[in-house]
Amino acid sequence: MSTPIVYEPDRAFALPANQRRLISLMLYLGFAALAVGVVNGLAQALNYADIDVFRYFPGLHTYYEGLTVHGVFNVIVLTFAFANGFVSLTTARGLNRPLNGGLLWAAFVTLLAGAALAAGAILSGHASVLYTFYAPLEAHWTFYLGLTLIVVSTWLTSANLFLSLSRWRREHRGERIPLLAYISVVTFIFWDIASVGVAADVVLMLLPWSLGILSGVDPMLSRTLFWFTGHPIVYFWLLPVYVSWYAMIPRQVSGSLFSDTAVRIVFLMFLCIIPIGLHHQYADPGISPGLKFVVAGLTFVVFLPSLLTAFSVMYALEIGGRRRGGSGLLGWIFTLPWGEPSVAAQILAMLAFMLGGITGLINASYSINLDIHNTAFVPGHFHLTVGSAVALSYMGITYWLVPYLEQKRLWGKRIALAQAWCYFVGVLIFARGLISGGLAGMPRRTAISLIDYPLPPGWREAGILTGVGGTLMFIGAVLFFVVLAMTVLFGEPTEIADIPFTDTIEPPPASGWLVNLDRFGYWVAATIVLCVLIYGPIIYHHIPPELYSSGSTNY
Ligand code: HAS
Repeated sequence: MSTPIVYEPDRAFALPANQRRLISLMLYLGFAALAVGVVNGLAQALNYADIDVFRYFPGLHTYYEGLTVHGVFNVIVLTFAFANGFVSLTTARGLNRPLNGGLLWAAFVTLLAGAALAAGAILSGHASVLYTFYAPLEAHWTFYLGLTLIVVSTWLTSANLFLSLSRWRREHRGERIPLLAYISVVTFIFWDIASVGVAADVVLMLLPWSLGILSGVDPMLSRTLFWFTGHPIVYFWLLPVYVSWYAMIPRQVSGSLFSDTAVRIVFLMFLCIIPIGLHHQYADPGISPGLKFVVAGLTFVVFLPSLLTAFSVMYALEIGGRRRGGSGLLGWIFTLPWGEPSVAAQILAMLAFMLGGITGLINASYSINLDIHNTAFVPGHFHLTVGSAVALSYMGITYWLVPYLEQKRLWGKRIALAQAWCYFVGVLIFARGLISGGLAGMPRRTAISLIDYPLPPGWREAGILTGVGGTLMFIGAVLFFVVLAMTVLFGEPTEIADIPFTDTIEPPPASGWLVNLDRFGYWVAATIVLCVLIYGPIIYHHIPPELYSSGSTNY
């Protein structure tokens, strides 16, 4: 395959040193959260294996405190910090211009303050409400304020990206937005719309309630607003990874992306299909079966952009593998640079995500969902998605990103490789345990190690697999932190001028209908219309008198 890579290495780019430092701090904050989160993850895995975690984790006040730490630290603090830092960098690089230093700084300080407040509330035992923190569970007001600040930090990041884009547009009238910047900015437009639900839930209901300003809240409304964001939040975790899979991995394996337009359409599909959080509420009352049916259909539609991603990225990998001498039907797989930890970790993450996608389809199917909802099957699904596609890709990206930010060589390449494989094998065993446990009726979010009746058939074997897999994942995470710390502290200084990224085989068309893909106003308007059509009737139904009830709480 002799297709040229459309890549211009002469576009000199240097992010100012202070901006590079702020991005590193953002990432290290996320990794500090991950470190605390994975310790509690081990506790969760051992709990499924019927090992009394409280004996071995003396700092843990309750099972739910541990689970809240695990969820909030891993899927809120880590992911938001990573998105803020990494996507800021990719936008700057894509537009070939530095960011606004003040906004970058403000985003970091807000994130830090928010994370500290939320952590303080959880670790002091005042917020055991899990990462899905909707009513009727109530936490200390500092928890909600902390989360508010964390979300505000993402909005500040958005403001920064939009500012850069508008300045770039002024200087490049009539030009298509470079692909790397395009997918980075759409990730944040997507999140800004998606976060409206949880912002309303926290600011209008949960925060005033926890401060005693409201005497009660409507739990169904709180839950529905939460899930408005709770579905698309999973793609806010994933889309920074897609930025890497589309724009960086092809270059890292010497491949190319075949279609610029296909990538833009994939990101716009995620944007337009935001309002399908009701698939988390199939089992809830108060939502019409007709609406659930429509949302089930749209959930199958949101499967498509990931399916397109699977084919596009696999083709880019194949081009790379063949350029590197691979031949035959599958020979290209073996000539991919499996010895590079950054690449190996991300390809393993993709492989795990295939299983994550299949389990997602099972969840999405209304009648099967009624069987697996609230069972261990669901954490089985999401450890194959956020727990591997996302977490393992973040680790893989870190293996080039931290050397670039610190201008140091990666320490311990072999350990980093072992780390990726250990985590990957661990997550497969772990998820297999949870999935089979869930099919045998094992509930999620339950302190199995504390129950005092004989375990039902299938639970013990499932729990052992979960415990073994979770332990391997934990070892993989520890190895990651060893490589990270050693690179930052003792890495050999070197000069890394640029980040690895590529454009596509064909540049985007400069005229015709497809230029409308860059006119975000149309797509935002379409998204808002769909949101109003799906959520308007439900929200309308729940507005006063339910929202501000008087007297005691109304559940
Ligand atoms: Fe999900 C529940 C449906 C994707 C996360 N999901 C959850 C929860 C989480 C979560 C955290 O419909 C639990 C929330 C809670 O606490 O209650 N999910 C889906 C569907 C998809 C999906 C249809 N989920 C994700 C992603 C997540 C995530 C992504 C995190 C990042 N999910 C559901 C439903 C529920 C749910 C229901 C509610 C369950 C319940 O009842 O509670 C789809 O978007 C998945 C599409 C994925 C694919 C796979 C594409 C594969 C790719 C890799 C290709 C490989 C290559 C490598 C290129 C179509 C892109 C080749 C290499 C070689 C060497 C050959």
